[in-house]
Amino acid sequence: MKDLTPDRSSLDPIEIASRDEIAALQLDRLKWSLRHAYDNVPFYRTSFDAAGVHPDDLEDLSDLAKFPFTVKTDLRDNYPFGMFAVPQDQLRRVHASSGTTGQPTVVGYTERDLQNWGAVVARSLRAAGLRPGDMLHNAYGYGLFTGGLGIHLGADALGLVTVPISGGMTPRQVRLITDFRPKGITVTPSYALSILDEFAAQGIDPRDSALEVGIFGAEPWTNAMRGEIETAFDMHAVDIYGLSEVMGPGVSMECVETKDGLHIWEDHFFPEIINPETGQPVAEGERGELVFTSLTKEAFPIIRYRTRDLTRLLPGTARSMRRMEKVTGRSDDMIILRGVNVFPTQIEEILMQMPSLAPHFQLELTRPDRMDQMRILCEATDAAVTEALRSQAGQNLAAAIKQSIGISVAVTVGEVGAVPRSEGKAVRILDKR
Ligand code: DLL
Repeated sequence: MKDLTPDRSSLDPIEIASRDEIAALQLDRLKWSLRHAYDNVPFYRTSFDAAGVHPDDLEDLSDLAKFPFTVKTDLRDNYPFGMFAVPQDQLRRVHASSGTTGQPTVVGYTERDLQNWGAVVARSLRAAGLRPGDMLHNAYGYGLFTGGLGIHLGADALGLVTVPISGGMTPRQVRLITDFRPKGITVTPSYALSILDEFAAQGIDPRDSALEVGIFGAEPWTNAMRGEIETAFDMHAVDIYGLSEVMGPGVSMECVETKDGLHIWEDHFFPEIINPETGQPVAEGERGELVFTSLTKEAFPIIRYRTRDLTRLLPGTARSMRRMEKVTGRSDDMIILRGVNVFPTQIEEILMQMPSLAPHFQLELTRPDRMDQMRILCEATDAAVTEALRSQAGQNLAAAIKQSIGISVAVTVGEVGAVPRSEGKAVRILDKR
């Protein structure tokens, strides 16, 4: 793999500024953001008043902990535009999150918001090793989802040549990667695996593509998966994180030269980690739920938003801005199986160590006789494999899970293609309880 470390002179000065400079900028911006939310969004005025706090109470960054949280249902209750802080004629764009459960969450952007979003995504793409003039195959979905258009905005800002292919039509994905020879690809890790399968189906070696870096996010993925993808494509695989409520992709990004967690673009997004049960901030470096406050957003300021994503904060390395550890899962995706907490990423990690099993999987939850049960649906790597060998591989997987997580699960190893493929975010859990 090529060394893609960006030139230090190409970075935004704030990326490598001193902590004092960053904190001073954050404090100024945080004061503005709290005031802007309080003055322009009735929801925030009511919630601050109810908690007995006022934007003037913030004198120091740590004072933020006095302010109330915002949760997903607050956004739903104010559907569609109740959380917006500017009139419609100042908006330039709206996006919405999928809304698999209930109403979609609608978010909005002013002209300046789009500029800032483009700037942080450009910064992220540069951190991945892309430079002006490079070609980017953007296979995140275009539309209301922030992935496709968000990456596109940053690619424009950085001066890349974007192939706006969006998700789906996998044979065509392979064709354009082969014919256009892009240097980078942006896609969900699960869809990257489908593209990988399609390379095999067409008899093309992905290592012969020109891809040097893949930028994966929008769903959890493990370092084991990173290894698999890096080897298969002979390219770097880096992690990009974000959520619509806070902006979209580009809230934090892993640097290609270190791959040691994601630097949060702290000049725009202020992170906290709280204990999800008590709501109290945890000690530095401890794991918990990630909470974000926007520092510059005009159309949709968001104050202490509980992401439900679990991670911890770490000091800066390749950049001065703090890192968040790879997100291992969302609290909503945590399965409690007979008292043991399990995340789909833990299953992924173990599955990836089994050469006879493909990295595609789903977890089916049922409750026969009021006892929770989990069945892992996965598939063989090799189409020629017999049923006996598949069943043996399933038993091996169950044994490895029992040993490392301590739970008993059933495993069904289907034929190649048995697990439904995603074209965007993978559906990992089928809850039939
Ligand atoms: O998924 C934004 C995005 C698009 C990020 C493209 C990266 C690349 P939402 O649809 O609102 O936005 O979903 C946000 O997805 O709260 C996490 O649970 C999960 N997620 C996003 N990035 C990662 C990641 C986009 N790198 C939700 N690792 C978030 C793990 C991620 N989970």
